[in-house]
Amino acid sequence: MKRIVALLATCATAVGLTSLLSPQPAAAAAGCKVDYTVTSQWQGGFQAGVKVTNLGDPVTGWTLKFSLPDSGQKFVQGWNATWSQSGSTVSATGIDWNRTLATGASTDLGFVGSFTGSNPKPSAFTLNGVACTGSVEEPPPNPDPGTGTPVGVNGQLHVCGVNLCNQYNRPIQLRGMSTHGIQWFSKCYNNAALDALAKDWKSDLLRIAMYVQEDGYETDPAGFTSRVNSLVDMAEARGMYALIDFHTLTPGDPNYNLDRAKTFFASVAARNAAKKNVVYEIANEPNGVSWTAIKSYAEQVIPVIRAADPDAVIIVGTRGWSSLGVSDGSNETEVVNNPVNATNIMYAFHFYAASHKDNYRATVSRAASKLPLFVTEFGTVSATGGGTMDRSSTTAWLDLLDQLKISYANWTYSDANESSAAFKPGTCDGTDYSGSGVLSESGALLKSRISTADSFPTS
Ligand code: IDC
Repeated sequence: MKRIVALLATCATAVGLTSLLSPQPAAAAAGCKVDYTVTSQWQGGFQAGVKVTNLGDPVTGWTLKFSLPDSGQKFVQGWNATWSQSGSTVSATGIDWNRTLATGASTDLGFVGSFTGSNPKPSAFTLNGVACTGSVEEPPPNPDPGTGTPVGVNGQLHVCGVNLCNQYNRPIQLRGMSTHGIQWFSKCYNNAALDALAKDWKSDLLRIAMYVQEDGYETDPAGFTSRVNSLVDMAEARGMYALIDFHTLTPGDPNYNLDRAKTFFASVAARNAAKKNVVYEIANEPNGVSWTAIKSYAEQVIPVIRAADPDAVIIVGTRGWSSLGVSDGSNETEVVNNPVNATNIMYAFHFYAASHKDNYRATVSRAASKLPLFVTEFGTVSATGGGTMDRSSTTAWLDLLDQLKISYANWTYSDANESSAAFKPGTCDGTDYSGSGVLSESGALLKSRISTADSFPTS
């Protein structure tokens, strides 16, 4: 009994003493420091690191808040905390393993954000409501759009009126090269060759010609699908657009391959939906078949692509080896009067300069004001892919396409033993794709046309 009384007395004394020294319960000392750095930045997006240091008493449970001042700046995704955004305020709350911060302890958070215009600095950092000191690093300036890659500058493409438009809704022309059949020339599509295409040729696009017959897709659907996907990635890594060409040729009726097309496009569209650099070409060169049959094929394949990748541009082949019907004695009116029932699509036009001249150019000139056209394949030579290069017809064609802002891909970026190939035979057995010595006459002409500066509009 005595002991209990004594204990109570001690407690009373202690309580009395404490209340004498500070009449209220002690408020925890608070303080924080934040170091904000932009660790990487790209067209319209950035990744930031936020180091939070507790300068006050130990805390268990904390929330960091800061303000993204620009209305065009948005939080996208963060890590090492539970993140949210409300209005312009972003909140990050500590999670299991970092919710307790001893005095002087730090934790590293990070997030990805998007912005329009230039990337501003966030401000007003607080930890549990107390303002933080620290440093907020100035984000880097935007890369000069003139020096960015084609995909970096133009972003996701779409069709606007009769044009191909970029992310600023402005018409652009893409100039690039087509592979040869990837079943035969895959040795030409290695890192060194694609580096040369992107850097030396300054090509905007790579068309990936995946034959369906002739030892192509039908012989190994999974293998060809994966080869196409890896070429899409290789183009993306270099900022080039990738045109996925379902290279039907013989038989000429694309409906012969309808089931294969549905299977193939369902797969590549799902796999590549998030990418900005993919354009789908659903039938290379329909021939010996009516426009009505081609249109029916298109209206069955397009929804399969749209279901997986709703915003990509899709290109439809036309009658007479994609001549808008001209090589079959018809013309563009069959398409103008009976267009494919779908949006965000373009129509393919192909020519071989030594075989297809004034009347074909007249057709393109007329049709270009009514139909969105994309020259997904052309040659500087005859329609066989061989013979003498026709420099004057090629120049007339390319001048016309430049003037009309019609995009094009040249047949072929390969070392095939035929005059349409850009490289001399044997080039792909070596390592040099950049020198002028490896170019054919056609390759030299195309490289000189394609490598001139693009002037993509950015506003
Ligand atoms: C040609 C190739 C040639 C190959 C032939 C058959 O250059 O090496 O043997 O195909 O597959 C097209 C076709 C394209 C042709 C090209 C030249 O889309 O596949 O490539 N051409 O004939 N349309 C018009 C011409």
